[in-house]
Amino acid sequence: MSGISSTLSERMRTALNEQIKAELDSAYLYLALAAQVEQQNLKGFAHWLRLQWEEELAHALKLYDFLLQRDAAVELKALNEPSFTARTPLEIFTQVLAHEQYITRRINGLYAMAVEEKDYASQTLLQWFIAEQLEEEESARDIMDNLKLVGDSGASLFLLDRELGQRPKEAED
Ligand code: OFO
Repeated sequence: MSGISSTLSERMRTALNEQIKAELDSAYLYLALAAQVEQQNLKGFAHWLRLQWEEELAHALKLYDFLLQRDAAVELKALNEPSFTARTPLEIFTQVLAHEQYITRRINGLYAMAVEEKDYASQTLLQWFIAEQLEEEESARDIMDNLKLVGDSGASLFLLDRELGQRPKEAED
């Protein structure tokens, strides 16, 4: 026997439950932002943000399933009301990037905790999230940079909206 227990520590369990809430808060924020751009008739941006909403739900479920797999209790918390002042596409994607950077800091903190606890299964799960955050930040940054180039109106914005409307649904893994 290695002496390493497969039981999730209470500290890790609490932190992973808090992350379920953070992922669902992200989903809720993106759904609110999708409505904001849809009202400006930017249906491509809205499509992108709705797919992001779905991805965040999948992230929350990944943590939820992991807790159950570890025979640890799931505790669903009340969600935050989405709060944002962003209105234009550039303001919105600047906020999306800042939000993803915040989530990355949370994931890194969870990984550091899993290392401290020698919780190898949680480390493996969180490595998936670390890679995912790299992608999330990159795609938010790309859209923000494009918006800086094209501005918040005109033919280029129309074309960018059309391009974002082509975003495919991500394959489940
Ligand atoms: Fe779950 O990655 Fe965004 O927030």
